[in-house]
Amino acid sequence: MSKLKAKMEQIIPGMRDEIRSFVKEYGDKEVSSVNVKQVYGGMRGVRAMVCDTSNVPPDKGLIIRGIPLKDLFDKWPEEIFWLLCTGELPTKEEMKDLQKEYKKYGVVPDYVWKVLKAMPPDSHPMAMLDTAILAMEGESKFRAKYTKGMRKEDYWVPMLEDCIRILAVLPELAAGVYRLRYKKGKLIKPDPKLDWGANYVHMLGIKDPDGNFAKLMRLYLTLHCDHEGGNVSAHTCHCVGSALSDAYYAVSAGLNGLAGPLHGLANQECLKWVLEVMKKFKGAPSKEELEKFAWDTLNSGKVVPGYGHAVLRITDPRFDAFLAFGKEHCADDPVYQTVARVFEVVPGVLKQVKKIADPWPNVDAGSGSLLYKYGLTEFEYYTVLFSVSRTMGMASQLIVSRAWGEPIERPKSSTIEWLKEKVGAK
Ligand code: NMX
Ligand code: MLT
Repeated sequence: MSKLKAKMEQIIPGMRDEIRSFVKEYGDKEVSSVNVKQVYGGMRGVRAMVCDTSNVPPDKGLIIRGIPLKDLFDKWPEEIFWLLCTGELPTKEEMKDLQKEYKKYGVVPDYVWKVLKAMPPDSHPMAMLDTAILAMEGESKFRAKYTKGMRKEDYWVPMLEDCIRILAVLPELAAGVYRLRYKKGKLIKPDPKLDWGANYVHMLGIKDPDGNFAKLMRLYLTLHCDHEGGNVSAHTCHCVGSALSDAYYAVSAGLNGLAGPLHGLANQECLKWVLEVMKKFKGAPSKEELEKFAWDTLNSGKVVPGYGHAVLRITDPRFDAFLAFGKEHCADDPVYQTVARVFEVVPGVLKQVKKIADPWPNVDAGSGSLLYKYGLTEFEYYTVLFSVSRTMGMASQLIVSRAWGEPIERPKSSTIEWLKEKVGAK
């Protein structure tokens, strides 16, 4: 048995008892109320779901299982997935065991490459990745066991197996999408000596002579892993999983949400914006030029990508981490310098727009400049990297939800007539 499965087996009974007795004793206590603005405003701030893998206080940013992100910058993504699932960082042996699992289950079946090659050559890399995951659905252990008959207490076991399988193949799948979509030549096989992040770099086929791209990749995969339960991708994955759709369906669905420009696709939009401004001003722009460009963007009805957030009200600590990495590794790079200058200028502009709740940079504002510097210049691909990481969060949330026996998600919607009557507007 894998060490992760053994660890989950230890903690799940306590988790179930805690939830059962908490709901029994406090089930009728109110924790949130909802006004009309929230009903029409994307449910912002409504607390009606549970997610213990991570939490995002607006004034602090991401906290994973009680540990602030800034204390996890040096952790490897394998450690982060263990932490998300179990609430503890793994020992060296436990991490090695997880890496062994990834190696054991990490071979992409040939039919997946056939499916991808049959797609239109200009397909978006996210459409390719999500299709590839869905194409593998026939492998689901969860679906097979459910179809045969499985006790509810056991749901988490095949869910864990499916999630490990998906995470194990994901770097190869994602790298394959890159090589096929951008005609980079033959697919590159995983190197069994490498860790999850370094293997991804290896399979992309981008030269990394000093190992700094692999370092960036590990950081990238760590920083994007999870962002509590209410963001579009996590929430979608969670909702689909609650119908007992298996992890292939649920993760692919979640990633379809990540592919939206207001969510994960903002990273490609952001670098595009930065390169446009550099093209317009023939190099790193001055602060005045940037300010004008930002206003022009707003006045044309577009958003400034990489800025603002539905929950955060500070500079995203994930952005801070990327900025610090850039300062250490590529302070002279003009694209990085432009990103740093955008950070000096854009919050001042957005603060002048009353309706914008958060003028600060989010995770997507900085990552692209670093990927660009290391030779990953096809920015339409960037959300695929985000996806590889975010699958850890979605997967851990699926496993935990099946472990405590969460029911199907089904909130009550209202018609405008009902709402009007409720608030006395009729
Ligand atoms: N540029 C221009 N307008 C903005 C921005 C921005 N960066 N941020 C918010 N607004 C607008 C927003 O479009 C809305 O306008 P309207 O009422 O006309 O529809 C208004 O300000 C109020 O929005 P907020 O309450 O501040 O933000 P909300 O919670 O609705 O949305 C985002 C959050 C992240 C969708 C929004 O800030 C945004 O569109 N940012 C740019 C895209 C982006 O960077 N997304 C990535 C988020 C992180 N991720 O990876 O998922
Ligand atoms: C995320 O990482 O999912 C984004 O910051 C969006 C969010 O949390 O709503």
